[in-house]
Amino acid sequence: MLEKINSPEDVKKLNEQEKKQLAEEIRKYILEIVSENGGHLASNLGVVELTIALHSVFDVPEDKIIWDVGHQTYVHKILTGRREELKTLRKLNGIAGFPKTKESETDCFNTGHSSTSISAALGMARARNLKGEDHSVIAVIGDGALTGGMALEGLNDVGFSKCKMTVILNDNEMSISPNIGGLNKFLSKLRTKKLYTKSNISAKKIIWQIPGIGKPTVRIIQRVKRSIKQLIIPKMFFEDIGFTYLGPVDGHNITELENILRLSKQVDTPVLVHVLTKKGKGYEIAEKSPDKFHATGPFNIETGEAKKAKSPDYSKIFGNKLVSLAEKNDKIVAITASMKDGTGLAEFQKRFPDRFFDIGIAEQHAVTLAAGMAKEGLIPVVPIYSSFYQRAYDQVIHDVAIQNLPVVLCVDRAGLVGADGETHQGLLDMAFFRLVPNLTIMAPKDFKELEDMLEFATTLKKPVVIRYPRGGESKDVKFESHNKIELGKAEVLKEFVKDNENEKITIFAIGKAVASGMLMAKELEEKSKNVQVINIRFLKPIDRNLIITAIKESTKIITLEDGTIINGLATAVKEIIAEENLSNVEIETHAYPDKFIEHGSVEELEKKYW
Ligand SMILES: Cc1ncc(C[n+]2csc(CCOP(=O)(O)OP(=O)(O)O)c2C)c(N)n1
Repeated sequence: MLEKINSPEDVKKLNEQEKKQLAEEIRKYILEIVSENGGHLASNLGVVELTIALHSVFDVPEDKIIWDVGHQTYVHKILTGRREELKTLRKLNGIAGFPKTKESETDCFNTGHSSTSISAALGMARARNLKGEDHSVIAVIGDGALTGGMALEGLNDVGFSKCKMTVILNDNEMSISPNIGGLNKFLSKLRTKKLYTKSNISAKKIIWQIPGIGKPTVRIIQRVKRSIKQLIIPKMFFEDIGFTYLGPVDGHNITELENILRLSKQVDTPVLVHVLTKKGKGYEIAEKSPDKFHATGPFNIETGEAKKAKSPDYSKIFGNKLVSLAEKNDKIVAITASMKDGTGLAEFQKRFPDRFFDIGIAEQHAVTLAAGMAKEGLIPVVPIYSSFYQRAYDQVIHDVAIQNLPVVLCVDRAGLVGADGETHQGLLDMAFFRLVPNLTIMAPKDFKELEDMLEFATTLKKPVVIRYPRGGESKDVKFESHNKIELGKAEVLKEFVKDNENEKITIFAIGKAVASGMLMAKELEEKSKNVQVINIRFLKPIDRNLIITAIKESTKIITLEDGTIINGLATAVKEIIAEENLSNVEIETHAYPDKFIEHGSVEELEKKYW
């Protein structure tokens, strides 16, 4: 069946049985590809029927479907002419793991960060109205993404707008881990309102009340109502804020889904379709551990075991050290924006459940929550991936930095992250945090230095950023020396050879790039250069005196950093050169260009851009 599907038109031609078979084949296909390439598995297995139903009822690209986060669009990509290309998923020059308007006109809006779909959809619906067009606009959003502030801001505006559009709530009770919060509790009440299924409410009577629905529609609805388990629950949150609520509907029953989607099309005002799905559906191992298979590396399909044994990474080292610090200091608390496992906090949660807060996909809230706690004497530690810290920038400035509050902002996945691509690369954090007064910014050269920096940060009594990369420390360079961390002090890792008249080169490096600096020094020495290597440690406050002395001693300097070329280490050094009139020195910079960097392996992208 799958071989015959080259466009949504081919899906529309299939009967119920054929669509069921297609769903099974898609599952197998996705499983094969993700087990080879890695990627987001469980969320995609959960939306197979929903995606088939959407493409059966709506017509892309005229109709607009916006996928929140976009990690669940593999099925959509298969059905919109990218079946074969999906084999190159997440590889350099291959198919992206998220929707990309550049890749297909059926991807109508790029996503990657959570909770944006409702706002974007409303924007498109308002544009449609102003242009006098009449296509459908649909936002597909998970119950996890619904915990994000933007989603709620969007719902608030949509409900009030009375604009015709559909929000599909893909409710699998999971974010990456089990979903949390009051909204989740509210949804769980809706999920179990099976009472209405067999209720005595007359569908006809209720449907008459939906604005914009007339007699012909009632007849259509009467035809489909038997297969729709539940139509409308009156007087509830979604209805109160201006939506017509349809559901809940079984998200793995294509016919029921198609019926409810057709019904939603008839409504001239905002509709929310509540779809119940199972994350990992059809692959038992993922159904049992949907969190583990939310995003995965290559794995063995039979056993679910990873093909490559997991070695310790920075997140794990961070989590373990935080536990040991928290044992000695009961003021330390940890906050996660729905990324407990990814940021290494699982153990902390087990050990200190009262001092651990999973607050939903809500980075802005996480940071201001931390500010409130810090104001009252706690030491909040907030690990968030670099690209998601972008969300909380104003909170860092306005709530933490201006008040100079002792919040430890841990920037995980800083630098290149690789296969997740441009929305997830963590290349901007040094640049945007460097602008903020009162912030101290550090980056460790290896695991041990991360531990030392975390300990230092929890005693600093000021806002502090520690950035560290995805994955592990360098396998090629082992650092022997770990000088004590002192505020604003760099570390000289390798000194010039005395009385050596060869050309003197100083390498300034920060974070992960320090290991590259040591390797580069070796190569330069082989070319008869006299090289010193300085581990900058603090981007802010930067060790100005040491840098000035080093520049004065050198004919050439090289800067190395795992971030954008703008406003990072290279900029800081160039500023010092200009301010101190040291422009005789030659400078070579290694950083990432001023561009959004696509998906591919970290090694490939480093080679291409660094
Ligand atoms: C702003 C932001 N923070 C965190 C993430 C990481 N993330 C990706 S998917 C996801 C969970 C999404 O849950 P849900 O919306 O319910 O979709 P599901 O995977 O369950 O289908 C999270 C936290 C993100 N993409 N964007």
